[in-house]
Amino acid sequence: MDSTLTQDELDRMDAYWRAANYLSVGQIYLLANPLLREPLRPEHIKPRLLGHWGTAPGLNFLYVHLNRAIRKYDLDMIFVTGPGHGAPAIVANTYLEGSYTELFSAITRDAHGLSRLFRQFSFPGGIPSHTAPETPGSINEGGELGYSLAHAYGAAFDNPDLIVACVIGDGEAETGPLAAAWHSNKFLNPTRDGTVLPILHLNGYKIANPTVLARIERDELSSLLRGYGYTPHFVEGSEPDVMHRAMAETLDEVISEINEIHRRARVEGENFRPRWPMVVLVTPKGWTGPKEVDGLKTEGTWRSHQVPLAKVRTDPEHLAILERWLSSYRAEELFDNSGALLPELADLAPKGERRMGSNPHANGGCLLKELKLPRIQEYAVEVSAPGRIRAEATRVLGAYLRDVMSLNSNDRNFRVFGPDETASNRLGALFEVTDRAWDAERINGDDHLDPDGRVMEILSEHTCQGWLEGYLLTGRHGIFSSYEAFIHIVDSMFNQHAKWLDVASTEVTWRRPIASLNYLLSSHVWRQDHNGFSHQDPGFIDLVANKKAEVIRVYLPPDANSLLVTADRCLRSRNLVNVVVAGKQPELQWLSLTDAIHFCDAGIGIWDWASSDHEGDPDVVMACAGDVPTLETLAAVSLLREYLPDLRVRVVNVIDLMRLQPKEEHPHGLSSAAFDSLFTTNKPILFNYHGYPWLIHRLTYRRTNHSNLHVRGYKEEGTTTTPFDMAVLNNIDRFQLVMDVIDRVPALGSRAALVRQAMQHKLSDHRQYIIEHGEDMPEIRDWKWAY
Ligand SMILES: Cc1ncc(C[n+]2csc(CCOP(=O)(O)OP(=O)(O)O)c2C)c(N)n1
Ligand SMILES: [Mg+2]
Repeated sequence: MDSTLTQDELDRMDAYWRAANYLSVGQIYLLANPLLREPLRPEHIKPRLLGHWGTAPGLNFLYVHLNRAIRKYDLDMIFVTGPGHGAPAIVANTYLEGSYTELFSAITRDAHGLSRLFRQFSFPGGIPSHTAPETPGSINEGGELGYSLAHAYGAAFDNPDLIVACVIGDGEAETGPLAAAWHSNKFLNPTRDGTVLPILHLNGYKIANPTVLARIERDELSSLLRGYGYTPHFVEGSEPDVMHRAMAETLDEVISEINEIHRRARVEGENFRPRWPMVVLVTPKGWTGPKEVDGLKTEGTWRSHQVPLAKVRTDPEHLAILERWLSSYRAEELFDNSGALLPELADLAPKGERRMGSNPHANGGCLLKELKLPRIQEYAVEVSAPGRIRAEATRVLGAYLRDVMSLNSNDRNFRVFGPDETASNRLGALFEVTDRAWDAERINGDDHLDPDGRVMEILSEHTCQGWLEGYLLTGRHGIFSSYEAFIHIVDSMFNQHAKWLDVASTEVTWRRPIASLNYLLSSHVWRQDHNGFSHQDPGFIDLVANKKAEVIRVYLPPDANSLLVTADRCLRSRNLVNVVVAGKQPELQWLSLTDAIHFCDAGIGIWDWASSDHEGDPDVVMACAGDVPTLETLAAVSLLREYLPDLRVRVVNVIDLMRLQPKEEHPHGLSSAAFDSLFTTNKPILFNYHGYPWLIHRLTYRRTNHSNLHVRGYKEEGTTTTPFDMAVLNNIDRFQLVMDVIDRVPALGSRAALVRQAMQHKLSDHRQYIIEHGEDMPEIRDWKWAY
């Protein structure tokens, strides 16, 4: 293979790289005079200098070399920028290749457009300083470091012809999520999946420190990367010509290794775990930038991380250095009179959708195919009367997901993700039609491991989340099931994805809608029978509720049929994060499928069969959200019927938590009139809630009857105890609820003193019983709705 660059090719690539570097510096510094056609003056400089230079030259270098490889081998490639703070580089390159102007027509490919391109960067009303939804070709925000590699693998799954070039900052590589994601190569199938080309950008520094990987011996680094299962190729130096040749030769080698892996797997049908190639690019940080500023070494140190010259407007020496720096790229040799890139340089970029800024995989909604969904009727639990039979909600869902998996098996666009808990969360029916993805060694006795599996299990919630995000952002569908308490591990990743969806769906008109990110949180707080306190935390919902109402939904289906309906709706939705909390234990079933559809459509409603306020004037409203709180509420209601038959009780169940918010605050919010009609304007409301009580107050604080709202929920009381005792410890149990009603309905008062006392005795019986027998009293265990 001819892998050597001709001198002409090298010169043009170097010129293209200089152009990208020039545009990167221009974006950070210049407000006017974009082509330096007059001497640089302070008024040409932005008043606030915001941006990151240090990583940009390396990113630009990689982009021009990957462009060459794309053209030479006709590659379908996208670019994931781990150091997303290097946005000036990606913006520069997508501008040079023409993608940028096609999406933002005001940023023309001439001096005028250049001026706007520079001005808008990190400027009020302009674009952010990181790669973001606004950045063409990006699927990785890159502001919060650590997720690039998991995103890259998510994009590569089920995209056999795609190569995802993933630049990883050497600082970024110190994060937990990135460190775990190296292992993704044990889950990538060389036949069915695409390729991830990790490129570790070893520029030696972070913001203020050296990086760990740059300060271990090369040998040690190489062994580490080999230990992760990669074949590293080092490209190291600072002399541009030498580096261009080395990089071009390395990429030729890398592509030939990838082709060889594909040939062995796809043509020879060989079963093996490839040692995929990767690149380690070792360059000075801020390469080609000022060598020294104020007597301090700058190029090749952390000082070039952001803005190496901070006082350009006020310090003539800084201004002079900037002018020399910009001039060193020789813009007059790169752009014509009109300010357009010279045609012989523009020719170096790939064409059409081969340009990394225009590749449709990075605007996944363009490629999104509807999921084929089975009829939920096939899976519904027969509920002829409420509260009589038991079922495991997530097991019922498992059968449905199994069929979602098989219906879409030809399209290969649906996967289930989870940290080792698919079976534990009772979604095991999936294994009737697929396996767990696993490319590493398999031995006799392994359970459903296969290189072709579509259930993605790795004990890293970060990696699961990153994979799923990458998968969704490239136009596919999926669901992430996790223990409720441990989903907090990805709080921050959720934040970033929600922000992405918010911006992508409201401000970036060219981004097409993608499938929603669906969380199924099971093994929830109330049923941690063998794990106890460490596994009890329903707070993820609180975090989710912080995000823009337009992009988040929270569902608490109380039983199997309502879970089925909810899951079906979530899989059909777009551009949302859906959080679904559902139990996996055998629990009483309340809703027939028809009822479930009605209540899921409404999101909130009066359970008339449980209510006794048929004249429409309740003494108390008993509200509930979540399977266990719903059970305790209904058990309390049946005690009230027995002990206080005249009391008019209204039962309101909430499946869609955001219904509680005012309609001005959330698209699912109820109007004041609708809320008041359900909850009354003046009667006591006892709200039994799945999670931390204050969230219900937060969502309803503007409602008319808020002052009569009393919320029970999880208050950090817990241990390894019986299921009912968990309710008791947190005061959400039926006996406490009855006492709450007595305490809050004025008409009851001393009339109900004996009932109140009876409830206290029940609680005391409960305590005695569980200490003696180690399980709940039969009247609790076997309780059913009897009306
Ligand atoms: C999770 C996270 N922690 C901290 C930061 C703040 N931060 C921004 S850039 C940076 C240094 C990044 O260094 P590196 O990954 O080596 O990138 P490069 O040298 O290419 O700029 C840090 C710590 C961040 N963006 N994300
Ligand atoms: Mg670095």
